[in-house]
Amino acid sequence: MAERTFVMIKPDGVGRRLCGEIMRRYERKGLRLVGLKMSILDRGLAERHYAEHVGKPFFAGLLEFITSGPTIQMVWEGPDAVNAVRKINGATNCQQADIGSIRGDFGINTQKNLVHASDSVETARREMALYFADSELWDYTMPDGHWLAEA
Ligand code: FUP
Repeated sequence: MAERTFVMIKPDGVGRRLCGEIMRRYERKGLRLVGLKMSILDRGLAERHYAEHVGKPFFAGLLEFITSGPTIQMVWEGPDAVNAVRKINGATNCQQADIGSIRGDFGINTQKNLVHASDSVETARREMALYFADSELWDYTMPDGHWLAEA
């Protein structure tokens, strides 16, 4: 199976009507959408998602923000999907993110940085399991799949 990564459009991305723009960038790269849902995160789930940041000075604000409105959860699949999506998203601080990346093109600060994506294959596994049952992830053939496969 090709590599999978977990991606979330944060409340600012949904609120600023950027969902289509964001998803278009993963699609045009050649990644395949295998799971999609929308939800407002409850505090418990947000705390589990960001467990590695517990105790940091920005944690309370991060939790407040990420639970403040609807978010989109997705799983994208393709060769080196974790790194591909991180590059498309850009650096965590939008001011430092390259122009051409989602955060570089649309973001202005660190907290409201529009998107989250897994930082490793291991993290992707953990995050996919937080949001999706196996039965909610879909396997299907893309007509242009032979152009996008590794070999
Ligand atoms: P990323 O992997 O790009 O999502 O970034 P991190 O895991 O380092 O941080 C998770 C989230 O915490 C970021 F998306 C935004 C928030 N954050 C802050 O608000 N302030 C900081 O100084 C660092 C991160």
